[in-house]
Amino acid sequence: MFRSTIPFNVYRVVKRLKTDKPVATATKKGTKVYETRSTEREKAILVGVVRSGESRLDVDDSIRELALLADTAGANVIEEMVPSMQKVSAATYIGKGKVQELKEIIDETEADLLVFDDDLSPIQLRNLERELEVKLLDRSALILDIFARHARSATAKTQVELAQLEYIRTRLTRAWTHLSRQKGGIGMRGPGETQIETDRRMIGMRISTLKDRLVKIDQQRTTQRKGRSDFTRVSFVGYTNAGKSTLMNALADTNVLAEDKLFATLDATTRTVFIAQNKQVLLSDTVGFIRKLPHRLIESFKSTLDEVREADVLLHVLDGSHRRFQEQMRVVNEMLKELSALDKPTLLVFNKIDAIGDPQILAALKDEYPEAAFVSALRGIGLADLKTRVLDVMESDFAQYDVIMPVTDQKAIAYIRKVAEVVSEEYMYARVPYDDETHAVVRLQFRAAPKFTEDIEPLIARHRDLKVVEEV
Ligand SMILES: Nc1nc2c(ncn2[C@@H]2O[C@H](COP(=O)(O)OP(=O)(O)OP(=O)(O)O)[C@@H](O)[C@H]2O)c(=O)[nH]1
Ligand SMILES: [Mg+2]
Repeated sequence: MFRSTIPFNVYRVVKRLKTDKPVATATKKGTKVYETRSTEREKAILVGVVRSGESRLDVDDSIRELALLADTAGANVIEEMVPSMQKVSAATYIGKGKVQELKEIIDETEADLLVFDDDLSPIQLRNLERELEVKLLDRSALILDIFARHARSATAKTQVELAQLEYIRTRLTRAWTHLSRQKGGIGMRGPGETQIETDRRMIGMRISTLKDRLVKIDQQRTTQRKGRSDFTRVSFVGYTNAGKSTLMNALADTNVLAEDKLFATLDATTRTVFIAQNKQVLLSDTVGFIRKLPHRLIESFKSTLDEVREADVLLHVLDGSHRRFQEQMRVVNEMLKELSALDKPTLLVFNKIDAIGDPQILAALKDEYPEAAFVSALRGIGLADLKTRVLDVMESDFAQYDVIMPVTDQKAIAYIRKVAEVVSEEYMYARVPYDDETHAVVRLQFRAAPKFTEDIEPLIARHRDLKVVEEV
């Protein structure tokens, strides 16, 4: 049904979603072994452009990352073409001469697939497809493809399918409206146009079914989260491949898939973890970020990303051994801004310090980021210090209390003991002015996270008038 009007590259992603089996086949100690279907790997050529004013170094980094994405999606990169251009061509992205050159390379190498580092317009896609007669994917389609391959849970699958259909819908509309107009008029309403309408309607219907499903998932999750709101919620954030899942496995007793692939994790996993002797938190591992992440993916992953939005504390995990960790940090911060989570208490965690060859570089990093934690999730280095720092960040915005409660108000005292950190507890007597009755009270000094203020205030307000007395 889709084939008639949807360009092949987008048709492929929908088809894969329905037919592809999970790629991972076995789990062993937190590592899933991927099938190496070497005979099936497609040969890919990467294409990017250095525009005037852009540095080749930056574009090269982006292309390296694209190569990693292509590899994760199951392609072998056999060629790269990254010409410098004043500006990209509206019709074919790269210039005419380069298109010709590409055609020759494709013929020579029998490449199966072209991957473009930027998102192509529907016109560019169509022109290039016609000219080169080979499958084309842009960065967004490739990322969507990987998400589709890695989606395991019903939630992740629904979220990915929604993002893919939204992607296709924009391609469909923009690519074909001008054709509809040309074809319009009496006697000109051909089957093509009807087909487009049918496809569009079908996609629209499917999108609303998926959206309904996500609303239900969202409601379930909200209920689940309510049940555990007494714990401080700590969530990992970070660039894909920074080592979030490895760190999760090192800190909690989990078996989250950690792999040298991009977007290994698509679902949120949450566990309780002791970060001090009597202090448990809820720790969540979730999907990683990347530059130029398709916006509709962020939107459809709303319920997964709620883990980040609703966290009390964020652990921003960085690959400290990556040449461009600062650029990755910037991308993650941009994403956090979009999620309105940039001003949450955040601890920077430099991971993979075992892979930083030069001790001077590590020392310089520690100098530059004195507040950050430095760890190796893989080797279990620095985990105790990390926990201490998490606790510090958690408590940095705690409110301090010094209150008197009648010992008979067991319910309130029990609640405070449960959610707050009691620093001292002393038994004594107190009276309300103008009342002769003496009450046995407890003086509680405690600290509590801001999110409990609303619940604690009314409990203590009731006993404000109590004044300690020296003698009974
Ligand atoms: N050398 C070294 N490698 C590490 C360390 N921590 C993680 N890795 C490796 O980095 C790769 C990615 O790790 P993951 O834990 O899957 O990364 P992630 O941040 O969860 O990635 P996504 O889920 O894909 O976003 C794996 O190959 C890990 O073995 C570390 O401390 N040192
Ligand atoms: Mg992960």
